[in-house]
Amino acid sequence: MSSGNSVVGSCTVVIPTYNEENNVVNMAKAIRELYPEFRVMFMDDNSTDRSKQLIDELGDPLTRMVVRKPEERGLAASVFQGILECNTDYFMTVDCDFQHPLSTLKGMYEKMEAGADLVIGTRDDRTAMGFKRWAGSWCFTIFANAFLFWHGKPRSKDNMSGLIAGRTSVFVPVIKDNWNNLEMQGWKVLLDLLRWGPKDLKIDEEHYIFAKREIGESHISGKVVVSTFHQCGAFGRFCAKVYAKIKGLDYPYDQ
Ligand SMILES: Nc1nc2c(ncn2[C@@H]2O[C@H](COP(=O)(O)OP(=O)(O)OP(=O)(O)O)[C@@H](O)[C@H]2O)c(=O)[nH]1
Ligand SMILES: [Mg+2]
Repeated sequence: MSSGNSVVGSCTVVIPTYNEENNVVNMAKAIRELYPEFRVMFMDDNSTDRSKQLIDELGDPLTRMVVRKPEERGLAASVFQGILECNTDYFMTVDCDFQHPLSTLKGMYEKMEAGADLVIGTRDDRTAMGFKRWAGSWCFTIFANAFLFWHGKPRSKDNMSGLIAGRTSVFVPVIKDNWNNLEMQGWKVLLDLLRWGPKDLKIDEEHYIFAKREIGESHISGKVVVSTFHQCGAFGRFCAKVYAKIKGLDYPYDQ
């Protein structure tokens, strides 16, 4: 690690985006200022706003926006693609709305350098989500940990976290070998990496406080609940169907 906030090494920050024109430039500049050598890959699902144009105009050689095929749309799908294509020793996944404090990446990087395969950004305080989502997030954390335990896989205090760092050489084969098992339309990339990754992963955690989205629109909806249940085995799929029925949502999987 070099002095100050500057980090050397080979790391790509993978950022899923959809219509984040109010955040992408600030995000790219903030990462560049704190981490001059990190690559940034926005994985964009054909935003209808000016996101792509703004990133192109920025002209930062280490920052690019990948515009994905419309038929492959999905937040998790975009992150998995970013991991496969990043070509650096490590990847980190971060949301584009500053809910994940960028200062956390420094500690995550150091833990990767110290030998971790996976560093999980673990939320000490999720109250910024509001009570309903906070309670839902905790219930899902417990449900998903029971599922991981059942499969003899490593668990995490925050298996719903979207802030993670991983060793690319460990997770590229996991993604390739389990392509058809991954929840491409889902949001919980970490849960799939824990479920399909090796049992003996070296996992560390970096604590942070989840912030409120200040700018731009939230994309969360009941579909996230359906897809997260769907990731958790036969009982999870049953719960996903029941939830979709109660809420009158589409159940986008084969019956
Ligand atoms: N590639 C891609 N990215 C998406 C999609 N939907 C949301 N995102 C991005 O995924 C990240 C998380 O989405 P958010 O809307 O912030 O979801 P959230 O953090 O659970 O919800 P809030 O707390 O309300 O912000 C953001 O960077 C979004 O731009 C999608 O369909 N495809
Ligand atoms: Mg958000």
